[in-house]
Formats: sequence, C-alpha cells, structure tokens
Amino acid sequence: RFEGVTMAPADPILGVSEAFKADTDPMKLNLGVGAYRTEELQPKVLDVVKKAESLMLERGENKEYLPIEGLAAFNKATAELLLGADNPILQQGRVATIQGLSGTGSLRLAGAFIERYFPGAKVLISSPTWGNHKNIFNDSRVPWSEYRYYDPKTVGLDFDGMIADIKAAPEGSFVLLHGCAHNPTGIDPTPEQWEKIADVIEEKNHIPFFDVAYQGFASGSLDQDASSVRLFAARGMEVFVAQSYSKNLGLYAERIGAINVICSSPDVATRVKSQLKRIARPMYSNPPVHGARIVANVVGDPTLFNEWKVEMEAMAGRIKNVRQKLYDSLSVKDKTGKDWSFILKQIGMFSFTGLNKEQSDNMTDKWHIFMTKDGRISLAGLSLAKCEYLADAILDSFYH
Ligand code: PLP
Ligand code: TYF
Repeated sequence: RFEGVTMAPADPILGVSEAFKADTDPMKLNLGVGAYRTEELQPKVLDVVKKAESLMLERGENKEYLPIEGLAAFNKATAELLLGADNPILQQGRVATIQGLSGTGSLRLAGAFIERYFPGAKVLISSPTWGNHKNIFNDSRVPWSEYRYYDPKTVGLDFDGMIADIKAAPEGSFVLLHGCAHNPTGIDPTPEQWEKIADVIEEKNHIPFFDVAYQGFASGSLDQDASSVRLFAARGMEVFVAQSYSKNLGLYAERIGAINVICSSPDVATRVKSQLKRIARPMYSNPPVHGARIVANVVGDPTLFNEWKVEMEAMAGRIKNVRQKLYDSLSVKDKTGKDWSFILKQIGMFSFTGLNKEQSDNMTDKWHIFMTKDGRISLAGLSLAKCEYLADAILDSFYH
C-alpha cells in the first residue's frame, strides 16, 4: 500500500552534509550548512552551556512535562533579550511568547496561526531567502510571494525593488524580514532603510514578521542585532518574531527558540497566546525542557550572561577574521582587478559569492568544497588555514 510513495528530493542544504561525508579527499571542506566550527573545524559547545548544564545536574531538576507554552523562565528571558529588559512593551504585557522547537518550529507555529486567523493573507519573503521558509509556508498552506532583495549587479540590496514590491502587495500581508545577518546573502538594510521599510509596511497595513536566527552572532552584540525589531516595536506596530538559539548559544540539536507576537493590548496578547497554545497542543503537546533551562540559566545569572557575551563575540570575531583573510587572499591572487570588497560588506555566518550553479559544481567536483548551489558559503565552516585554498578554488571556478 506504500507502493505509490515517490522518493523525496534531498534537502538542498542538509543534502550537502550528506555528500560531504561521502567524500574521502583530505582537502575536503564543508561550507554548506550554517553551523559554527572552531579554527580546527570542530563543532563547539560553549563553556557557559557546560556550566549551565552542570548547575542543572547539581540541582537535580526533574523531567516533568512543561506546560504547552514552555518554560516560564525561558519565555521571560527570551522576550527580554529580544526587546530589552526595560522595554515598556513588556511591562505593559503586550507580548505573547511561547517556546517553540527552535527557529523552524516557531516559524511553523506562526504559519499555522496565519493560516487559521488570516485566511488568504500572503507572506512576502525576500528573493532569495533561507530555503526552508518556502517549505514552511507551503506546508502551513499559507500563500507566499517574493519581494526583490538581492541585486546581482551590485552584490548588494535592491532597496528600491524591495520597497516597490512591499508597496504593491495586497494590504494586510505579512512581510517576512531577517532581523539581522540575512541568510543567504549576508546583506542587511541600513538603519535608515529599516525606517523606510517600516514606513511602507505601516502605510499598507502589513504585519512585519521577523525571523531572528542570529541575535548576537552577527555583530557580537545582542542589542545591536535586535535593533531592527526594536525599531518596529517602538513605533507601536504589531509584530511577529521567531527566535532561535541554535547559532548564538550553539544549541542546534536542542531545538530551542520562541515565537513572540507583539500585540496592541495585553488583552489581545492573552488571547493570541491562548490560540498559539491551541495550535501547539495537537502538534507536539509541549516543548523539550533541556535547552530552555540552559537559556534561562545563562540569561538569569549575571556571571554566565557576561561569559556568554564574551564567547559570542569570540565566535563572531573568528568569522570576521576568516572573512578578512578570504578577501585578502582573493584580492592578491586575482589578477583581473575584480573588486571583492562585497565580501567584507556582508555580515554574519555566510558569504554570497556570486558563483552560479555550474561554478558551485566545479567547487565541489574539482576542489572538494561543499556548498549550496546558490553560491553561498558558510564562513563558520572555514579556518584561516584554508582561506588560500578556498580562494584558489573560487578563482578557478569563476574564470575556468
Ligand atoms: N531562519 C534562518 C534565516 C536561519 O538561517 C535558520 C537556521 O539556519 C533558522 C531560521 C532556523 O534554525 P533552527 O531551526 O535551528 O533554529
Ligand atoms: O544552513 C542553513 O541555512 C540552515 C541550517 O533543522 C539548518 O538550513 C539545519 C538544520 C535545521 C535548521 C537549520
């Protein structure tokens, strides 16, 4: 009876890791998935995470179910990190926060909520965007369309195109925005551009919907990386925000994140929260506790909180160093005079190289460098020692 089931295609990002594992070449390099590696290219568990976990063991915490909305101390901490602990919106009780299964699961809850309460409303996503956004809204049965974002000519933001497309969308659409460190391009709007984006969204009665997967990981500062969201919130707008602790605390496999809905009144927030819980209950009943306790312990303890900031800055700093070294290597080796400075202007974990599919194939087939076919490379998977090799591969692939 399962005869009719067809083979699903491999995920374009996670499929890269599978292919990497199968390659036996000693020079192979995995720049596909966005996961932080040390200079030795090993996965990293943050010291603050280890300390929080030993605290949890000492306290002998139990494994009882959490409530549907998750761990209260986590939900409080996560909304405070996002908006700033002294934000009046929090004192006013205008935010509905529930713990989600990391960024992905939180986006999926939002998708289900939009499908139920805004039937027919469209989600606008950037072109390009993180590949899973389309899957999430397809499975939520929420219609989506793209707005212009990346301009291949300038390897920068197509700001006019973005504004025009947001303006042209039907009133009351949801506009999905990357809070910081846009994936895959690494190109973010400037503060002035964010203000203009907020202007058109307000004008058109759209609802801003932020995906915050890299808070603190892009610039090294939690506050700076949340400034886009805070700018919208400070205007009194209603805002959706999905959060993830995969990257900034290195909790990838713990699946810890949240969905926050900033509402017009505490009353609305209470009702929205009740409906988010109603959506979560038949999906997974209640979320896992381990990652939530780690976050709550780290944020709730001033010493651990400061140590986290130092470790996060170090991760962001290592990525900036390889970014610089890659730029230097390309600039020295490339005799055509091509301007590679776009690499330095991009921020976050990724660089969007401008390599097309065929050139990306050459990177993998000839150089054993694994990356997604859109030309994105994860700098978090690169070491200083491998920058020269990567530069040789990029130049060969561009000009061969
Ligand atoms: N959103 C964006 C833009 C991402 O880049 C990622 C991870 O790479 C996520 C969401 C979600 O990741 P997770 O589900 O691990 O939190
Ligand atoms: O590299 C990226 O853009 C992400 C990484 O459950 C990722 O796709 C991998 C697994 C997952 C969520 C995000």
